[in-house]
Amino acid sequence: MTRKISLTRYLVEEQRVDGAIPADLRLLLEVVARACKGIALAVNKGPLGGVLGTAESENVQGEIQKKLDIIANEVLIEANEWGGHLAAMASEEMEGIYVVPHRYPKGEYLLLFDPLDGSSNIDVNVSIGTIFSVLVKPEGAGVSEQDFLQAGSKQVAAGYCVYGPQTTLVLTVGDGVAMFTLDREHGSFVLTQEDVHIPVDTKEFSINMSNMRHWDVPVIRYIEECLAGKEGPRGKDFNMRWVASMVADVHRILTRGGVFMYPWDRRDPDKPGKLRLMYEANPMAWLIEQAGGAATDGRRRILDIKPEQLHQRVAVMLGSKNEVERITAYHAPAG
Ligand code: AHM
Ligand code: MG
Repeated sequence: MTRKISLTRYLVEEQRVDGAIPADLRLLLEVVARACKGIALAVNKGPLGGVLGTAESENVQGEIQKKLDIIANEVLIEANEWGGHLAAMASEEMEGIYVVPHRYPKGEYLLLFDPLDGSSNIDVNVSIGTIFSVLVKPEGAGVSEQDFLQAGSKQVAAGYCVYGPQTTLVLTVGDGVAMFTLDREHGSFVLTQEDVHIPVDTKEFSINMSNMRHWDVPVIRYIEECLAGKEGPRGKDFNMRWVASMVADVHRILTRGGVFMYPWDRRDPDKPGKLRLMYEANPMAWLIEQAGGAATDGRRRILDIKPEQLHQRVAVMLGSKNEVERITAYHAPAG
């Protein structure tokens, strides 16, 4: 009988056998996973738990918060603040950083998260998720927002948990991508896929087509060529999928390939994109690269962007390598 490998065992082996992670990072990831189990429970209860609908508040991005956005944020903070592995946290739902209170011991890690991504899908029973990214605090006394402003290439762990028909935790510590499925009877995450690899070519794209008239020329060109199908310059038919939860769209791409785009558009031209760099684009970009894909903002590798603000936005093109390279080439200045 093949033995099931739990997340705990996987992480212990990453620590002990491969030397890929220190003990404190293992603890941090286990705590994040435990918090995700708590969020999954709240998500699953839906109307029975009284958790649907909007709260009477806005987040720093001016978006109306859903009750579950706030609940998920609290679950992650409460789970992580006392373990001694963190210096501070930052979240889509909080304007400033959350420094671990003085009553608890401090560690060297910084945790960033989007507690519940895909908020527009919460009330309609469509997949949503938690995205997280882990950095090391630069040396020095205390902790400040400045300490968080590190390029995505500095991440030491990143992942997401998707709450769909199954609850799946997807993780990288820089040693490939592993997927764990929540076994509800045993209450533990079980390794269900290792060495995840995205095919370099694809016939599937993921973009909010309703914004087409607002896009820039290179994105319109790319999508028009896909839509032209067999008769067009690409010589093949493309399929389209758009869940409107980045976690679910990225999960599909990690599972069977594809390309996901949330480009800059003219609706709000001063913003570089809709998605947030530090707790949405960076962790997803690292997962995608670890699985053999690519991630750019149309011009630069996402992981090379040096953040200037905690809640900075960015255009995102990620997934099957050859498609992302094509879209990025379309953005290059002619000549
Ligand atoms: P959120 O973090 O407030 O949920 O917003 C991010 C989400 C992504 O999950 C998704 O790709 C995108 O916003 C959907 O945007 P749209 O409303 O244009 O479909
Ligand atoms: Mg989000």
